Amino acid sequence: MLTFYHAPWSRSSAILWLLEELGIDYRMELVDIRAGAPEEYRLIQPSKKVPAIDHDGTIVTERAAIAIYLGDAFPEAGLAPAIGDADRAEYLTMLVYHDAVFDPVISAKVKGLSYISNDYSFGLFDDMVANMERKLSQRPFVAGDRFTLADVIFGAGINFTMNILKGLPERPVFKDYLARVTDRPSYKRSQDQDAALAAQVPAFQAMFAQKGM
Ligand SMILES: N[C@@H](CCC(=O)N[C@@H](CS)C(=O)NCC(=O)O)C(=O)O
Repeated sequence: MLTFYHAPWSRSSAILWLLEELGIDYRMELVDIRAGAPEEYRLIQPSKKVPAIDHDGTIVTERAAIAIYLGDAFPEAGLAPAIGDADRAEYLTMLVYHDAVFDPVISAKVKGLSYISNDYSFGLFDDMVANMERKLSQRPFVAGDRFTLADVIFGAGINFTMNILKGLPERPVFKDYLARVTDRPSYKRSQDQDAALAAQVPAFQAMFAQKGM
């Protein structure tokens, strides 16, 4: 049994897409992070954040770890280069790079944090943008020539930070990449599911009501 701890329209939405992409059975446990997750949820996720999964009693937290774990646990989906595969190193690198560099440098930029590269493990925004632009100009997918779970994580990440947060610049290479990776039934399914779930969240209901939606 796989339990997925999720909050719609959040970082865990990438894992919703990933589960749909893998095509595996799971049970969803909604965590209302906008109202504040209950204290006992800390036993699952120490910072009371989503996502988290419980797979037959094994708890995994952090998007990169969840992606690596599930890709390896369900190899039949063919979305995770296995140990020995030439793409494995880049696959792991990019999954971790997303959470350790891409995500925090954009948050730092959006929040106006001024710093020198050596003071923070995630380095500089401009270096990240240059790296992503270079990589995605050289290959169609983040880890090579084929779509992997790293593209689910980057697809969700680029979509949110470029189109919603407006923290990542709208470069043609990012737009082309996004068009490539989101043109998948699993992405559309997860988007529809998330919108339906968001409509049940009191914080979003209040926001919609305020906007007259
Ligand atoms: N490092 C975590 C970050 C997850 C994260 O930031 N989740 C946010 C949702 S966007 C959250 O649950 N926030 C609730 C809170 O901090 O109380 C991961 O990559 O899984």
